[in-house]
Amino acid sequence: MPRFKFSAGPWNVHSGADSYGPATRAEIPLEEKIKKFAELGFSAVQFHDDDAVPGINDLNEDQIRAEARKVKALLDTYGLAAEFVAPRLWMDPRTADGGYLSTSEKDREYALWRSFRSIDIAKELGAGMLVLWLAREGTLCAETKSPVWATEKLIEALNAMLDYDSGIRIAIEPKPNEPVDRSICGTAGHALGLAAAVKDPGRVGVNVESAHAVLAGLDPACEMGFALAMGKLWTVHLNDQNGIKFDQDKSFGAENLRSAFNQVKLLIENNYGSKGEYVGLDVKAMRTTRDGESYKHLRNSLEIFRALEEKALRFDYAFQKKCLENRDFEALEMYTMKLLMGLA
Ligand code: XLS
Ligand code: MG
Repeated sequence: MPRFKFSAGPWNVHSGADSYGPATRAEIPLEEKIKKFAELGFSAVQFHDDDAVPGINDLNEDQIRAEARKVKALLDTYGLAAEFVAPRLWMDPRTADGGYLSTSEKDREYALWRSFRSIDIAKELGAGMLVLWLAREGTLCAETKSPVWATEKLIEALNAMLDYDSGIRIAIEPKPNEPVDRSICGTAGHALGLAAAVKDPGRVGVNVESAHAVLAGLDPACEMGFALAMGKLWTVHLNDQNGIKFDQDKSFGAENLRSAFNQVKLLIENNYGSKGEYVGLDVKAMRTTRDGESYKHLRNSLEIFRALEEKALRFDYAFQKKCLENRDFEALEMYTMKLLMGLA
């Protein structure tokens, strides 16, 4: 019985467009992606609200639910679950200045409308969880918003979502910047601070993304470990990132194998997955990737994860103990490097 179940989102397979150039690959229909995810060994699909219900803004609540039911049928056909739904609050003109923290009250109402619809969709798909990547919740111009006001507004928005549905759980996905300059919720610690401040703290947790932790100048395993210690690591977005620059969403482990190893080791040591949590990927193919290889980065990420899982299971804890007794951290570091290099 494999220890972990994996999930991926349809946006992980994308056309290669970036801020500086158009698509380099053809769009792939949702059904084809779902079918392929099943073939690759994924157990669940992550959704944005409009991945599941395209054109969501132009539909009424009943129509949205009906569209979501069609996606549920699709998932059933291929034997996949839905892990979560995330409101995409960064594409619409009404979220130019953020969603929950927009300086316009009307726009904040729109953000909540999308969030409530996301909850409706999650229920139709059989997913009990929202993920909130707070893309534009922050500032481009620091003087536009008081961080105190913004933090209070975010708590209000979370409370409104918790009120809307008495069962829904919310995993906040922190990120320190991009597309905003200054995010209001940059780390797992911020997310858990918010979780502690809402009306039902038991229903707000964290989604730690490896790349986002690196962007915050932090170690992904430490971010995950902090959330685990609080019982709040409800999902992860594994990927990789070369330093503090634009968000790269590289294949897991492709940049820093030792850091990836420590993430896998941490998940194993803490029995991650035993409460049904998925190992989620949030990876993007390179722009140069050709159509025929649109899924290769997902396959590679899984392969690297599994290889590191095998290494982590062989980690010599008795040797670690000896190193700690002798305070010989050099030896422990070298042992770890040798393990990763296939020399131990
Ligand atoms: C972007 C985020 C995004 C979320 C889902 O940086 O990682 O893909 O995971 O909304
Ligand atoms: Mg993510």
